[in-house]
Amino acid sequence: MTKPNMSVEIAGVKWNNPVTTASGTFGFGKEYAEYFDLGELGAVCLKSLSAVPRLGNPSPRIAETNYGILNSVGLQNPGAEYFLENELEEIRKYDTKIIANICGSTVEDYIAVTKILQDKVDMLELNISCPNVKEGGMAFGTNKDMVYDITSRVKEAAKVPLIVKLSPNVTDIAEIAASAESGGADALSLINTLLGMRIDIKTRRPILKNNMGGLSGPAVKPVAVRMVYQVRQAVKLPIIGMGGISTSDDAIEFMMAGANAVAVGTAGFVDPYAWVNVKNGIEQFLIENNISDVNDIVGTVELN
Ligand code: RRO
Repeated sequence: MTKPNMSVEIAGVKWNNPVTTASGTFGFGKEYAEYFDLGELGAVCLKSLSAVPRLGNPSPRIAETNYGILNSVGLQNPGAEYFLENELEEIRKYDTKIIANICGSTVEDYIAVTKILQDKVDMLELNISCPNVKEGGMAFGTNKDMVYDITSRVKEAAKVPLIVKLSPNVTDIAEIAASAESGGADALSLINTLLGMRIDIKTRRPILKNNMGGLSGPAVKPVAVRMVYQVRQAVKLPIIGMGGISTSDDAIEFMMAGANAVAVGTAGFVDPYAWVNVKNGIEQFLIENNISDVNDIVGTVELN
């Protein structure tokens, strides 16, 4: 069989393949360029950026869990202007699409960072799902009216396609997804991390200085697959699925649930080649199953 088609189109942007990075697990990319050609990935999604630099939360801000990690990084980043001046040129050398994840404490902050970054990157990912900042962050993503409001206001300011990243810390993800769609989102990504907590039984104190943090890694995968499936039933938008993907089999599960593309995150901390291995494994699966186009597996799950 000739090589299958691996390219996908997400909100009019052509990716060479359906694999990207989960924001916050890949920095601004250059640390990983020594391991592989970033052009191997359909897109790179970068650590969340705000209009002004942020120091993040006090340490410890990472705690290991069974089959996952909790983080309370707290949006540490050097600010969007620093990124444009010092980081962007390096990643632009690669044949991959660049997604900037944006965050803030108020709607005005989100609009400010959108105005700084837009048209310098290929897509924007609106982060209304960070569990670790006191104001903004997850608060925006857990109320359907706020999701509609922030999506429509950022969309008005954005000159490139807008992906809205959803929080799993909600009762009805389909309702939130529908609000983002009505607000003008061009695509959705899900899931961000699940709010969690660990306690040191000797000190009786939470391990994270921030007390709580976001859970990611293989432990969250079934929750994420279920949510991608529910969102696929609720909206027409392209979906970037993520949450505990470590292998190509995991990625294919997400695509069968309805994801048009997938992001690998926490698995990259275990193996820096995880992103490329997932991409190659998807291609191998297509060859072995005589499927000529990766888009043909999207949403093909058949319920019992
Ligand atoms: O920086 C963080 O603490 C963080 C962010 Br912005 C996010 O969206 N999700 C997460 O688990 N951590």
